[in-house]
Amino acid sequence: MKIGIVCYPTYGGSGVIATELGLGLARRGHEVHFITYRRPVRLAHFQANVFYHEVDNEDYPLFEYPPYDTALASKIVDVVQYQNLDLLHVHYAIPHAAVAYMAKKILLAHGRYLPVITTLHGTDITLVGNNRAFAPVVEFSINKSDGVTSVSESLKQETLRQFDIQRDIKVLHNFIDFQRFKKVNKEHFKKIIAPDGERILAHTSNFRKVKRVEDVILIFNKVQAKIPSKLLMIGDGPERQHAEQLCRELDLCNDVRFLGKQDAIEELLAICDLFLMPSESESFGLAALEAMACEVPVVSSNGGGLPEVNIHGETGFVSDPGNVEEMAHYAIQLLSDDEVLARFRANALAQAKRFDIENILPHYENYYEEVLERSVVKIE
Ligand code: GMT
Repeated sequence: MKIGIVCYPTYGGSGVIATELGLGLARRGHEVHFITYRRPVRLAHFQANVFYHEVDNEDYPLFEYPPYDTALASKIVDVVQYQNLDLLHVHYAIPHAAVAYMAKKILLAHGRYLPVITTLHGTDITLVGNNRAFAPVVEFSINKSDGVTSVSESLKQETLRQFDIQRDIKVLHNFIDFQRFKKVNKEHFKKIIAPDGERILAHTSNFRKVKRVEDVILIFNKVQAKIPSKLLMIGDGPERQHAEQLCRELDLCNDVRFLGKQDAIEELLAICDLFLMPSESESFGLAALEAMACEVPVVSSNGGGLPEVNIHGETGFVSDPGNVEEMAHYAIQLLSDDEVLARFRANALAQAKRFDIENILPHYENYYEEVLERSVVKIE
């Protein structure tokens, strides 16, 4: 198949999943064309069957906001026509699903039907999508997609609750590439971070409010009071400064390291004992899955689809968002017993294997086939 993929190229989970999906499909012989405004972060090396088309968004003094949607629609039309794509898969509904609809209409005027699949990733529904500024367009463009997928059952139910959706939504979970995410020996790193054998906790995110980064610090503060430990804060975003300030106030600066954005996350996860994800809501929690693939158990909130990934009492523990006391209690319970920790590590890996990219990719291929088969040309 010749597949177009539209996504955000940044460190966010939707861009990561879109890129890994495209690379995986290319390995299986499909021709994959990424269409976005910058090279996606995980598209770092040359790979056969992979093409990248950059959207040129011309600036002009009249525009206070350069019209990215228009530029993207034009680029999609161009790539579909000249690369002869079979279908377009857009990741994150805003603005991609609406832009795809526009491209589809333009192509229809040229006598070509472009099947469009939209994958809902989370905040495009839960935070931004339901905002009145976007909601009518989000609902309309989801309904106009030829196929719709959601990264968890929880997100599917939330979408159906918030919008009037007349399409079937197929749940295709986030996945993980075990070629990359696996426990490797990085003892030399460990000695630098935890020279006296302290436990190592980690948090990865884009430090947005929904991640409750402050709770990560508050949980760590309680853990640290009982168990010698260190915390790695990986990523960057609007709440980072706030979190750093809290560390100063709690006198934790010697034990918390803010590492900023990192590419080789797996090398850091390799030295960790516990991953913290206290998010207000998380459609799936790809970062937690990455940790589990590296044999790191997770203490998280139960917001959104997290309980579909992190199994309470098995791969880690879940608590209500904001229940710092309970999350700290679970973390201490896990970290104070080597045998318990080893058992949870093994369970985390076993659960992560359920989301192996090699198992999930065929589901995407089947879904593409299904959508292509039922795409009938109709002029609306
Ligand atoms: O988590 C983020 O803030 C990034 C966001 C995105 O859209 O890039 O991630 C969402 O999509 C990921 C991949 O499907 C999911 O694993 C994340 O749980 C989801 N984030 C939220 O729902 C907050």
